[in-house]
Amino acid sequence: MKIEISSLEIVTTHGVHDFEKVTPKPFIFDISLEADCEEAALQDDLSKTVNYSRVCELVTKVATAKSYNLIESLARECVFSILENFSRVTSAAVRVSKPQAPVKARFGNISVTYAAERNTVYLSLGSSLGERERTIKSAINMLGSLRGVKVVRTSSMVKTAPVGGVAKNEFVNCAAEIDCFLTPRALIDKIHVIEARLGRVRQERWGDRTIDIDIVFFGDKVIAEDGLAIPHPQYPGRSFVTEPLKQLCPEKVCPLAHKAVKDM
Ligand code: PH2
Ligand code: MG
Ligand code: MG
Repeated sequence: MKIEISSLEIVTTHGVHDFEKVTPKPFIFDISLEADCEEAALQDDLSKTVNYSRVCELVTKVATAKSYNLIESLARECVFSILENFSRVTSAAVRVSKPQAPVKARFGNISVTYAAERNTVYLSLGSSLGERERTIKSAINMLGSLRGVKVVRTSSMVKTAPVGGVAKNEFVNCAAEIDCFLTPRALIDKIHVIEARLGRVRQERWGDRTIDIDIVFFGDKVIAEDGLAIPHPQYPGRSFVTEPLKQLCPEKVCPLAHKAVKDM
């Protein structure tokens, strides 16, 4: 169901210029949320939907807590705060308008819109060098500290023989379920930064490594782009990926193989 709040006016101070940071001006918010409220509607029960007055309060808090240079930053912060605070919201779009923007021209309105969606993402983590379990735990902590990522559950750590004929060491593997508001591209970029910080050196393909973090599923998206393939192309035949995943999502149907994880 869609919940929309239009023309919410908040008088506050945002802008690049010093004078904009001291003189309050009106900012207009148009908020559009997709949320699961079927049960609320059937039972006529406020506690099972997204209370729109709480959303107005939250956006007002975000818009008055600090001065942003850019309405882009303000719109993004509103969207992330909504997704973090209202678990029923599956996607959010916030348009921030600045009708009194200091522009030497006549104009109707100026606005930016930021939108993001919630996805359940499954990751496969592996390590075959150094303190393997500790590195995997650090990787999970670093993932959880990213804005827009919440670690929901992790599988147990399993020891697996190296697969592929290049790596020589025993691996520790693990799977993680995360609640993610980032785009797939933004997430993979952050993953690469975490891998680098944990000492990953990209040498030979499939060689031993301190850490490897692969996106197996990103909701039900199917993506084939440069450097980004989801579902992970190699995973169906790899028990070091599927066995930990079976602990988390046995019923999940792969959007490419059209098979449940438990049957892989
Ligand atoms: N990762 C690879 C290659 N081989 N073998 C095991 N057991 N575990 C892995 O995570 C692994 C592998 C390339 O990503
Ligand atoms: Mg891998
Ligand atoms: Mg990888």
